[in-house]
Amino acid sequence: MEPRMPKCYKKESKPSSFCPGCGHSLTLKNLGFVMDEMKIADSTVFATDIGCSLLAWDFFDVDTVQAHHGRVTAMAAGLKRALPKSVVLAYMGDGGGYAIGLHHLIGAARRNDPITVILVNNTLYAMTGGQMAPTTFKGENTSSSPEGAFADEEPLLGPEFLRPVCHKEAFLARTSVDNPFELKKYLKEAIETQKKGNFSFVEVLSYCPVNWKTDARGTMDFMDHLKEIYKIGVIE
Ligand SMILES: Cc1ncc(C[n+]2csc(CCOP(=O)(O)OP(=O)(O)O)c2C)c(N)n1
Ligand code: SF4
Repeated sequence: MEPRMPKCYKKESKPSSFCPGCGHSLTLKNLGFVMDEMKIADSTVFATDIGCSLLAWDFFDVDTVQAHHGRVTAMAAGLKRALPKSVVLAYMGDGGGYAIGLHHLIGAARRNDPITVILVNNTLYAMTGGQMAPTTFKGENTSSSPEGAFADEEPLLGPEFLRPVCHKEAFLARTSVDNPFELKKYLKEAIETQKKGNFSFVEVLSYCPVNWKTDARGTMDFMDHLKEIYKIGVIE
């Protein structure tokens, strides 16, 4: 049976920084299990962006760095060049990755930088109060689109968008926090891809009940709706 907590969590007990029901903690817990199972915690550099992802900065007992909003991919690519034997993980939100940081993401994908990018897609800018992001879907109510997102805008499909500029051996996938088995499987595959010298990218559909303004049932229904818009699976 899986242990209750990853071994690579910091030992001291402290209150979670995430809101109750947040998907970030589920992604991080499963990432922790993956680092344990792959025995990579000692050789990992965990890089976080600005956004709720930065609340992960003191989660793991691994070397951790933090970048300006949207810049974590560029920093991760540089770290990998300086420390080629390390496993480098870039952890960010959809606002940081797909808006201000998009050119860094495209650059790393095009160059086939051997890093693993984990992008948590909760369809909005969570930390700053739930504004629209490039992932906000048609009709979605956010704090900057109170009557629903602009009807003519399709959300950005990140892995599909990056696929054409990636090396054929790069790994790109989308999964969700409510499927820990698949989440772990894709994270492992992504890290294996990095170890073989190629770019890897996992988008994780994630809960933000605070900004979605959902109760438990509403959060599940919201996730079901997201999966109709965002195709789950490996993007070939
Ligand atoms: C250069 C820059 N622009 C804007 C901000 C303000 N800012 C802080 S967090 C954030 C939104 C983060 O949203 P996202 O990346 O989707 O992550 P989430 O909080 O949803 O996990 C923004 C715009 C900033 N810190 N730096
Ligand atoms: S605002 Fe949303 S994404 Fe941020 S910690 Fe709270 S639930 Fe999680």
